Amino acid sequence: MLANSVKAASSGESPSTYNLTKGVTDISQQVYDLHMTIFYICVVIGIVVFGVMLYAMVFHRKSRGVKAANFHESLKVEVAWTIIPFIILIGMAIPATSTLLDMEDASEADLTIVVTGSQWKWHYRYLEHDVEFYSLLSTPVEQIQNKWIKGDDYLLEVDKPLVIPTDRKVRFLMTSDDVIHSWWVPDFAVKKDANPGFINEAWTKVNEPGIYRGQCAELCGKDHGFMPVVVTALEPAKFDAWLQKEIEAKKAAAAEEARLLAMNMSFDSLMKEGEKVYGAYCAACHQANGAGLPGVFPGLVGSAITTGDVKEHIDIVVNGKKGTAMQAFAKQLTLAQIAAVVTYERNAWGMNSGDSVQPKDIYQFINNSGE
Ligand SMILES: [Cu+2]
Repeated sequence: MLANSVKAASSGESPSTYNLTKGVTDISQQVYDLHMTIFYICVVIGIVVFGVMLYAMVFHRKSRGVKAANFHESLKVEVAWTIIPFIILIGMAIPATSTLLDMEDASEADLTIVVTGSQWKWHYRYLEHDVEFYSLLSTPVEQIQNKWIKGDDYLLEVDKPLVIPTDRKVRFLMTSDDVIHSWWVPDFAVKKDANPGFINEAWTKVNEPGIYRGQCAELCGKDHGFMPVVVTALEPAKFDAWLQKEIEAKKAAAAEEARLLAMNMSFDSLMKEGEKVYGAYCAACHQANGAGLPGVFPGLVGSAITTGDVKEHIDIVVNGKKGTAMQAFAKQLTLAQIAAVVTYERNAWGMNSGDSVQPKDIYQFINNSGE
């Protein structure tokens, strides 16, 4: 389990990387104990069954002249091999059921977070607060392409981790924008499918502050391995301060957006921002050099969209293209980010059209098309 071996390596402990993690919540400890209990029961059953078999084969073999016993329709034997497994199964089911019931009981949470999977990133929304953001893979492409040495958290790092408080019950509502994903953090013993059109519940109460890493655990397409989960657990007071800062940052961003609407961004700043947005949101499909993947994702260099009518270009970025993997980015990106990425796509890779698209153009487009 990659996530554990990474964590163990950084904390100096050396728990076996072959076993389940004990994790950092009461539930994960319960799950671990359950796993060990059942493992030991299986070991005992294995030893008894193979022991009896070996004993029978060695001491009752034909060459010793032993005659086969006949206990057909023996009531005693039949009752024994019905009752004994039944008792073992009940013995396993009682603790397992009680843990499962605890895991499913997301009631009386202190905080609710809507977790939305999409190809190929996670979106987090703090339901009771005006805070939401996307969490994207931050491993540099150069590491993925084997040009740079891979970091310790290779493919398990994001630009903006989910932040939760310790010692408080956090409820997760899982859903998806497109296909089935699964939000998995081994240290919390939380692994829950995120299904489009459904909401699944899970919860956690983390005992120790720290950074916990996980992955999407449901094969969800080309970049399934590139949508990690990173959760930072902060002490409650620190968490409250973080949340307050996020709320203020959001207000500041709205003010900045209003300011940008009233002015023109310079071509250089559009291109710089555009390159950043392109790398984070577009390059996974259209590739960093804009060439796309032939037959799968269209190339952008010299394409009808990037060289044609600006309005159509804005339209496809804002609204996406139905029936394809092209998502609608209106809600994922700010007006300035959309303006920048459209500008970038029309001028990068030697196209130099000179077109520059401003945040207010995007604002007008969205509001005139009745969105
Ligand atoms: Cu996924």
